[in-house]
Amino acid sequence: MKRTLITGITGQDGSYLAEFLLQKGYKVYGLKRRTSTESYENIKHIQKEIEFISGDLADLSSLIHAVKLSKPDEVYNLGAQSFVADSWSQPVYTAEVTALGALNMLEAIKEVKQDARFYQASSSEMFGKVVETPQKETTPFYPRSPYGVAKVYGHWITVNYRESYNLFACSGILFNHESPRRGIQFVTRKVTDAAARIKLGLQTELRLGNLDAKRDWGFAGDYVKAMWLMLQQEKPDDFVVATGKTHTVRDLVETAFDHVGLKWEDYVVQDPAFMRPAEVDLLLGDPKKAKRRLGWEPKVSFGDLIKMMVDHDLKKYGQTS
Ligand code: NAP
Ligand code: F7E
Repeated sequence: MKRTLITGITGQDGSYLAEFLLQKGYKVYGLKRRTSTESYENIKHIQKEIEFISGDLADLSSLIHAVKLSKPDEVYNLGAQSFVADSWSQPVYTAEVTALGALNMLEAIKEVKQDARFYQASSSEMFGKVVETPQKETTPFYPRSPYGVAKVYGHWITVNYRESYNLFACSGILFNHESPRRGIQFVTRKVTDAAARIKLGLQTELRLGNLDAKRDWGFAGDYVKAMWLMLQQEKPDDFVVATGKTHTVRDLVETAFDHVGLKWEDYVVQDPAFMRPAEVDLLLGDPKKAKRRLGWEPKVSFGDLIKMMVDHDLKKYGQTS
Protein backbone atom coordinates (compact mmCIF):
# COMPACT_ATOMS: atom_id res chain seq x y z
CA MET A 1 0.00 0.00 0.00
CA LYS A 2 1.46 3.37 -1.04
CA ARG A 3 1.55 6.10 1.58
CA THR A 4 0.95 9.80 0.98
CA LEU A 5 1.15 12.97 3.03
CA ILE A 6 -1.05 15.86 1.86
CA THR A 7 -0.73 19.40 3.19
CA GLY A 8 -3.83 21.57 2.67
CA ILE A 9 -6.08 18.51 2.97
CA THR A 10 -9.07 20.57 4.16
CA GLY A 11 -8.92 22.83 1.10
CA GLN A 12 -10.56 22.39 -2.29
CA ASP A 13 -7.71 20.50 -3.97
CA GLY A 14 -6.72 18.56 -0.86
CA SER A 15 -10.22 17.09 -0.65
CA TYR A 16 -10.35 16.00 -4.32
CA LEU A 17 -6.81 14.62 -4.18
CA ALA A 18 -7.48 12.68 -0.97
CA GLU A 19 -10.60 11.17 -2.57
CA PHE A 20 -8.62 10.26 -5.70
CA LEU A 21 -5.73 8.65 -3.78
CA LEU A 22 -8.04 6.74 -1.42
CA GLN A 23 -9.76 5.28 -4.48
CA LYS A 24 -6.33 4.21 -5.72
CA GLY A 25 -5.74 2.36 -2.44
CA TYR A 26 -3.28 4.81 -0.83
CA LYS A 27 -2.94 5.23 2.91
CA VAL A 28 -3.64 8.97 3.25
CA TYR A 29 -2.13 11.20 5.94
CA GLY A 30 -3.30 14.81 6.09
CA LEU A 31 -1.46 17.68 7.74
CA LYS A 32 -4.05 19.64 9.71
CA ARG A 33 -3.29 22.96 11.36
CA ARG A 34 -4.81 23.99 14.62
CA THR A 35 -7.85 26.28 14.26
CA SER A 36 -10.19 27.53 16.99
CA THR A 37 -13.17 26.12 15.09
CA GLU A 38 -12.62 22.86 13.23
CA SER A 39 -13.58 22.88 9.54
CA TYR A 40 -13.90 19.51 7.84
CA GLU A 41 -16.60 20.65 5.39
CA ASN A 42 -14.77 19.51 2.21
CA ILE A 43 -13.65 16.15 3.60
CA LYS A 44 -16.43 15.12 5.96
CA HIS A 45 -17.41 12.24 3.64
CA ILE A 46 -13.87 10.72 3.80
CA GLN A 47 -12.76 12.01 7.20
CA LYS A 48 -12.71 8.55 8.80
CA GLU A 49 -10.38 7.18 6.12
CA ILE A 50 -7.74 9.89 6.63
CA GLU A 51 -5.14 9.94 9.37
CA PHE A 52 -4.63 13.53 10.47
CA ILE A 53 -1.32 14.85 11.76
CA SER A 54 -1.26 18.16 13.59
CA GLY A 55 1.15 20.62 11.98
CA ASP A 56 1.73 23.92 10.25
CA LEU A 57 3.78 24.78 7.17
CA ALA A 58 5.43 27.60 9.11
CA ASP A 59 6.72 25.13 11.73
CA LEU A 60 9.53 22.96 10.40
CA SER A 61 9.57 20.76 13.50
CA SER A 62 5.94 19.79 12.91
CA LEU A 63 6.73 18.82 9.29
CA ILE A 64 9.69 16.69 10.35
CA HIS A 65 7.37 14.96 12.80
CA ALA A 66 4.73 14.50 10.06
CA VAL A 67 7.21 12.92 7.64
CA LYS A 68 8.61 10.63 10.36
CA LEU A 69 5.13 9.48 11.28
CA SER A 70 3.67 9.03 7.80
CA LYS A 71 6.80 7.69 6.03
CA PRO A 72 5.30 8.89 2.73
CA ASP A 73 6.07 7.62 -0.75
CA GLU A 74 4.51 10.83 -2.08
CA VAL A 75 4.08 14.29 -0.54
CA TYR A 76 1.66 16.81 -2.06
CA ASN A 77 2.27 20.33 -0.79
CA LEU A 78 -1.12 21.98 -1.34
CA GLY A 79 -1.21 24.07 1.84
CA ALA A 80 -0.94 27.85 1.36
CA GLN A 81 -2.41 31.26 2.10
CA SER A 82 -4.03 30.98 -1.32
CA PHE A 83 -6.24 34.08 -1.62
CA VAL A 84 -4.44 36.61 -3.83
CA ALA A 85 -6.40 39.65 -2.59
CA ASP A 86 -5.44 39.03 1.06
CA SER A 87 -1.76 38.70 0.17
CA TRP A 88 -1.51 42.52 0.07
CA SER A 89 -2.90 42.87 3.60
CA GLN A 90 -0.89 39.87 4.91
CA PRO A 91 2.31 39.86 2.81
CA VAL A 92 4.67 38.57 5.51
CA TYR A 93 2.32 35.78 6.58
CA THR A 94 1.79 34.85 2.90
CA ALA A 95 5.57 34.62 2.42
CA GLU A 96 6.00 32.53 5.56
CA VAL A 97 3.36 29.97 4.62
CA THR A 98 3.23 30.02 0.82
CA ALA A 99 6.95 30.54 0.11
CA LEU A 100 8.88 29.30 3.16
CA GLY A 101 6.29 26.57 3.78
CA ALA A 102 7.48 24.88 0.58
CA LEU A 103 11.09 25.15 1.75
CA ASN A 104 10.18 23.72 5.17
CA MET A 105 8.43 20.76 3.54
CA LEU A 106 11.42 20.09 1.25
CA GLU A 107 13.81 20.33 4.22
CA ALA A 108 11.74 17.80 6.17
CA ILE A 109 11.86 15.40 3.21
CA LYS A 110 15.61 15.94 2.71
CA GLU A 111 16.31 15.25 6.37
CA VAL A 112 13.91 12.37 6.97
CA LYS A 113 12.89 10.61 3.75
CA GLN A 114 14.89 11.55 0.66
CA ASP A 115 13.16 9.01 -1.59
CA ALA A 116 9.69 10.56 -1.05
CA ARG A 117 8.35 12.10 -4.25
CA PHE A 118 7.31 15.74 -3.87
CA TYR A 119 4.62 17.82 -5.60
CA GLN A 120 4.62 21.62 -5.24
CA ALA A 121 1.37 23.48 -5.94
CA SER A 122 2.68 26.26 -8.15
CA SER A 123 0.40 28.74 -9.85
CA SER A 124 -0.36 30.64 -13.04
CA GLU A 125 -0.22 33.73 -10.82
CA MET A 126 3.57 33.46 -11.29
CA PHE A 127 3.06 34.63 -14.91
CA GLY A 128 1.22 37.72 -13.64
CA LYS A 129 1.81 40.55 -16.12
CA VAL A 130 2.29 38.02 -18.86
CA VAL A 131 5.22 38.34 -21.26
CA GLU A 132 3.78 35.85 -23.77
CA THR A 133 0.41 34.23 -24.57
CA PRO A 134 -0.40 31.43 -24.16
CA GLN A 135 1.75 30.80 -21.09
CA LYS A 136 3.83 27.61 -21.02
CA GLU A 137 6.57 26.01 -18.91
CA THR A 138 9.28 28.23 -20.46
CA THR A 139 7.37 31.53 -20.14
CA PRO A 140 9.28 33.91 -17.81
CA PHE A 141 7.57 34.83 -14.54
CA TYR A 142 6.36 38.36 -13.70
CA PRO A 143 4.27 38.01 -10.52
CA ARG A 144 1.87 40.84 -9.66
CA SER A 145 1.00 40.14 -6.00
CA PRO A 146 2.79 39.09 -2.80
CA TYR A 147 1.06 35.71 -3.36
CA GLY A 148 2.51 35.41 -6.87
CA VAL A 149 5.96 36.34 -5.60
CA ALA A 150 5.72 33.73 -2.83
CA LYS A 151 4.72 31.07 -5.38
CA VAL A 152 7.73 31.96 -7.56
CA TYR A 153 9.94 31.23 -4.53
CA GLY A 154 8.12 27.91 -3.95
CA HIS A 155 8.62 26.97 -7.60
CA TRP A 156 12.33 27.75 -7.73
CA ILE A 157 13.15 26.18 -4.37
CA THR A 158 11.48 22.99 -5.65
CA VAL A 159 13.63 23.08 -8.80
CA ASN A 160 16.69 23.87 -6.68
CA TYR A 161 16.18 20.94 -4.28
CA ARG A 162 15.69 18.64 -7.26
CA GLU A 163 18.98 19.83 -8.77
CA SER A 164 20.93 20.13 -5.49
CA TYR A 165 19.85 16.97 -3.67
CA ASN A 166 18.46 14.85 -6.47
CA LEU A 167 14.99 14.83 -4.91
CA PHE A 168 12.08 13.66 -7.07
CA ALA A 169 10.45 17.10 -6.87
CA CYS A 170 7.88 18.41 -9.38
CA SER A 171 6.22 21.78 -9.75
CA GLY A 172 2.71 21.82 -11.19
CA ILE A 173 1.93 25.25 -12.64
CA LEU A 174 -1.84 25.07 -12.36
CA PHE A 175 -4.17 27.64 -13.84
CA ASN A 176 -7.39 28.56 -11.97
CA HIS A 177 -9.48 25.52 -11.10
CA GLU A 178 -12.81 25.59 -9.38
CA SER A 179 -15.59 23.36 -8.04
CA PRO A 180 -18.53 23.36 -5.63
CA ARG A 181 -15.85 23.09 -2.90
CA ARG A 182 -14.17 26.38 -3.91
CA GLY A 183 -13.86 28.92 -1.09
CA ILE A 184 -16.59 31.59 -1.14
CA GLN A 185 -14.12 34.49 -1.54
CA PHE A 186 -12.93 33.36 -4.98
CA VAL A 187 -14.78 34.95 -7.85
CA THR A 188 -16.38 31.83 -9.40
CA ARG A 189 -17.91 30.67 -6.15
CA LYS A 190 -18.88 34.19 -5.12
CA VAL A 191 -20.76 34.55 -8.41
CA THR A 192 -22.45 31.11 -8.45
CA ASP A 193 -23.47 31.46 -4.81
CA ALA A 194 -24.91 34.93 -5.48
CA ALA A 195 -26.78 33.78 -8.61
CA ALA A 196 -28.43 31.04 -6.54
CA ARG A 197 -29.24 33.34 -3.63
CA ILE A 198 -30.67 36.07 -5.87
CA LYS A 199 -32.77 33.50 -7.73
CA LEU A 200 -34.16 32.27 -4.39
CA GLY A 201 -34.83 35.80 -3.11
CA LEU A 202 -32.11 35.63 -0.43
CA GLN A 203 -29.92 38.41 -1.86
CA THR A 204 -30.58 41.50 -3.99
CA GLU A 205 -27.23 42.46 -5.54
CA LEU A 206 -23.72 41.19 -6.24
CA ARG A 207 -20.74 43.52 -5.71
CA LEU A 208 -17.69 42.71 -7.83
CA GLY A 209 -14.38 44.26 -8.87
CA ASN A 210 -12.75 43.99 -12.30
CA LEU A 211 -15.10 42.37 -14.83
CA ASP A 212 -12.53 42.47 -17.66
CA ALA A 213 -9.94 40.13 -16.09
CA LYS A 214 -9.53 36.93 -18.09
CA ARG A 215 -8.85 33.53 -16.56
CA ASP A 216 -8.30 29.98 -17.84
CA TRP A 217 -10.81 28.19 -15.59
CA GLY A 218 -10.95 24.39 -15.24
CA PHE A 219 -12.47 21.82 -12.86
CA ALA A 220 -10.46 20.94 -9.71
CA GLY A 221 -11.49 17.26 -9.94
CA ASP A 222 -9.69 17.03 -13.31
CA TYR A 223 -6.59 18.87 -12.09
CA VAL A 224 -5.71 16.65 -9.09
CA LYS A 225 -5.22 13.76 -11.50
CA ALA A 226 -2.47 15.76 -13.25
CA MET A 227 -0.72 16.21 -9.88
CA TRP A 228 -0.66 12.46 -9.33
CA LEU A 229 0.46 11.73 -12.90
CA MET A 230 3.49 14.02 -12.44
CA LEU A 231 4.70 11.86 -9.54
CA GLN A 232 4.26 8.61 -11.53
CA GLN A 233 6.76 9.57 -14.26
CA GLU A 234 10.30 8.22 -14.59
CA LYS A 235 11.86 11.64 -14.07
CA PRO A 236 10.70 14.69 -12.11
CA ASP A 237 9.68 17.72 -14.19
CA ASP A 238 7.44 20.80 -14.22
CA PHE A 239 4.13 21.05 -16.06
CA VAL A 240 1.54 23.66 -16.95
CA VAL A 241 -2.00 22.39 -16.28
CA ALA A 242 -4.75 24.40 -17.98
CA THR A 243 -7.67 24.14 -20.39
CA GLY A 244 -6.21 26.34 -23.14
CA LYS A 245 -9.35 28.55 -23.12
CA THR A 246 -9.89 31.89 -21.44
CA HIS A 247 -12.99 33.82 -20.32
CA THR A 248 -13.63 37.19 -18.72
CA VAL A 249 -15.21 37.60 -15.30
CA ARG A 250 -18.11 39.16 -17.26
CA ASP A 251 -18.53 35.87 -19.23
CA LEU A 252 -18.57 34.01 -15.92
CA VAL A 253 -21.29 36.25 -14.48
CA GLU A 254 -23.37 35.97 -17.66
CA THR A 255 -23.09 32.16 -17.72
CA ALA A 256 -24.12 31.81 -14.06
CA PHE A 257 -27.06 34.24 -14.23
CA ASP A 258 -28.27 32.84 -17.59
CA HIS A 259 -28.42 29.43 -15.95
CA VAL A 260 -30.95 30.66 -13.37
CA GLY A 261 -32.87 32.71 -15.97
CA LEU A 262 -31.79 36.16 -14.75
CA LYS A 263 -30.22 39.17 -16.51
CA TRP A 264 -26.91 39.80 -14.73
CA GLU A 265 -26.91 43.55 -15.52
CA ASP A 266 -29.90 43.96 -13.20
CA TYR A 267 -27.95 42.74 -10.15
CA VAL A 268 -24.20 43.26 -10.55
CA VAL A 269 -22.66 46.40 -9.05
CA GLN A 270 -19.00 47.28 -9.58
CA ASP A 271 -17.31 48.10 -6.29
CA PRO A 272 -13.76 49.56 -6.04
CA ALA A 273 -13.31 47.63 -2.77
CA PHE A 274 -12.82 44.47 -4.86
CA MET A 275 -10.24 45.98 -7.24
CA ARG A 276 -6.63 44.89 -6.68
CA PRO A 277 -3.57 47.16 -6.32
CA ALA A 278 -2.03 45.33 -9.31
CA GLU A 279 -4.16 43.09 -11.53
CA VAL A 280 -3.36 40.02 -13.60
CA ASP A 281 -5.29 40.91 -16.76
CA LEU A 282 -5.01 37.77 -18.86
CA LEU A 283 -4.18 34.16 -18.17
CA LEU A 284 -4.31 31.50 -20.87
CA GLY A 285 -2.35 28.28 -20.41
CA ASP A 286 -0.82 25.97 -22.98
CA PRO A 287 -1.29 22.42 -21.62
CA LYS A 288 0.41 20.65 -24.57
CA LYS A 289 3.31 19.28 -22.52
CA ALA A 290 0.93 17.77 -19.94
CA LYS A 291 -1.08 16.19 -22.73
CA ARG A 292 1.98 14.82 -24.54
CA ARG A 293 3.94 13.57 -21.54
CA LEU A 294 1.25 12.77 -18.95
CA GLY A 295 -1.62 11.91 -21.27
CA TRP A 296 -3.65 14.46 -19.26
CA GLU A 297 -6.63 16.36 -20.64
CA PRO A 298 -9.36 18.38 -18.93
CA LYS A 299 -12.82 16.80 -19.11
CA VAL A 300 -15.19 19.49 -17.80
CA SER A 301 -15.86 22.58 -19.96
CA PHE A 302 -16.17 26.13 -18.59
CA GLY A 303 -19.96 26.19 -19.17
CA ASP A 304 -20.52 22.84 -17.46
CA LEU A 305 -18.29 23.83 -14.55
CA ILE A 306 -20.22 27.02 -13.82
CA LYS A 307 -23.57 25.22 -14.16
CA MET A 308 -22.33 22.48 -11.80
CA MET A 309 -21.45 25.14 -9.22
CA VAL A 310 -24.74 27.06 -9.58
CA ASP A 311 -26.75 23.83 -9.30
CA HIS A 312 -24.83 22.89 -6.16
CA ASP A 313 -25.51 26.30 -4.61
CA LEU A 314 -29.21 26.23 -5.56
CA LYS A 315 -29.56 22.83 -3.92
CA LYS A 316 -27.73 23.99 -0.81
CA TYR A 317 -30.07 26.96 -0.27
CA GLY A 318 -33.15 25.21 -1.60
CA GLN A 319 -32.73 22.56 1.03
CA THR A 320 -32.14 24.83 3.98
CA SER A 321 -34.28 27.92 3.32
P1 NAP B 1 -7.53 26.34 -0.49
O1 NAP B 1 -8.88 25.76 -0.71
O2 NAP B 1 -7.41 27.77 -0.04
O3 NAP B 1 -6.79 25.41 0.60
C1 NAP B 1 -5.63 25.81 1.23
C2 NAP B 1 -5.25 24.79 2.27
O4 NAP B 1 -4.04 25.21 2.93
C3 NAP B 1 -6.30 24.60 3.39
O5 NAP B 1 -6.38 23.23 3.70
C4 NAP B 1 -5.68 25.36 4.55
O6 NAP B 1 -6.09 24.87 5.82
C5 NAP B 1 -4.21 25.04 4.33
N1 NAP B 1 -3.32 25.96 5.03
C6 NAP B 1 -3.38 27.32 5.08
N2 NAP B 1 -2.39 27.80 5.85
C7 NAP B 1 -1.69 26.73 6.31
C8 NAP B 1 -0.57 26.60 7.17
N3 NAP B 1 0.02 27.64 7.72
N4 NAP B 1 -0.11 25.33 7.41
C9 NAP B 1 -0.73 24.24 6.88
N5 NAP B 1 -1.80 24.32 6.06
C10 NAP B 1 -2.27 25.56 5.79
O7 NAP B 1 -6.62 26.21 -1.79
P2 NAP B 1 -6.83 25.28 -3.09
O8 NAP B 1 -7.64 26.03 -4.07
O9 NAP B 1 -7.22 23.92 -2.67
O10 NAP B 1 -5.35 25.26 -3.67
C11 NAP B 1 -4.41 24.27 -3.26
C12 NAP B 1 -3.00 24.78 -3.55
O11 NAP B 1 -2.86 25.05 -4.93
C13 NAP B 1 -2.64 26.07 -2.84
O12 NAP B 1 -1.25 26.02 -2.57
C14 NAP B 1 -2.90 27.14 -3.88
O13 NAP B 1 -2.11 28.28 -3.62
C15 NAP B 1 -2.48 26.40 -5.14
N6 NAP B 1 -3.13 26.80 -6.38
C16 NAP B 1 -4.49 26.86 -6.46
C17 NAP B 1 -5.09 27.14 -7.67
C18 NAP B 1 -6.59 27.18 -7.81
O14 NAP B 1 -7.07 27.72 -8.81
N7 NAP B 1 -7.34 26.59 -6.89
C19 NAP B 1 -4.30 27.34 -8.82
C20 NAP B 1 -2.91 27.25 -8.70
C21 NAP B 1 -2.34 26.96 -7.48
P3 NAP B 1 -7.35 25.50 6.62
O15 NAP B 1 -8.54 24.71 6.18
O16 NAP B 1 -6.97 25.27 8.04
O17 NAP B 1 -7.44 26.95 6.24
O1 F7E C 1 -9.96 36.17 -8.90
C1 F7E C 1 -11.39 39.22 -10.42
C2 F7E C 1 -10.04 39.33 -9.75
O2 F7E C 1 -9.83 35.54 -6.49
C3 F7E C 1 -10.07 35.97 -10.29
C4 F7E C 1 -6.34 31.39 -6.54
O3 F7E C 1 -6.77 30.05 -6.48
O4 F7E C 1 -6.18 31.30 -8.92
C5 F7E C 1 -6.77 32.01 -7.85
O5 F7E C 1 -6.37 33.37 -7.88
C6 F7E C 1 -10.24 37.30 -11.01
C7 F7E C 1 -9.23 38.38 -10.61
O6 F7E C 1 -8.70 34.10 -8.25
C8 F7E C 1 -13.88 39.95 -7.88
O7 F7E C 1 -9.57 40.68 -9.76
C9 F7E C 1 -13.43 40.59 -9.91
O8 F7E C 1 -8.79 39.04 -11.76
O9 F7E C 1 -11.12 34.06 -8.09
P1 F7E C 1 -9.97 34.94 -7.85
P2 F7E C 1 -7.19 34.49 -8.63
O10 F7E C 1 -6.79 35.80 -8.05
O11 F7E C 1 -7.06 34.35 -10.10
C10 F7E C 1 -4.75 31.29 -8.93
C11 F7E C 1 -4.29 30.47 -10.11
C12 F7E C 1 -4.17 30.89 -7.65
O12 F7E C 1 -3.09 30.30 -7.58
C13 F7E C 1 -4.82 31.42 -6.40
O13 F7E C 1 -4.47 30.63 -5.27
O14 F7E C 1 -11.52 37.83 -10.68
N1 F7E C 1 -12.51 39.65 -9.57
N2 F7E C 1 -14.28 40.81 -8.89
C14 F7E C 1 -12.75 39.25 -8.33
N3 F7E C 1 -12.15 38.33 -7.56
C15 F7E C 1 -12.63 38.10 -6.33
N4 F7E C 1 -12.05 37.15 -5.54
N5 F7E C 1 -13.74 38.77 -5.85
C16 F7E C 1 -14.39 39.72 -6.60
O15 F7E C 1 -15.36 40.32 -6.14
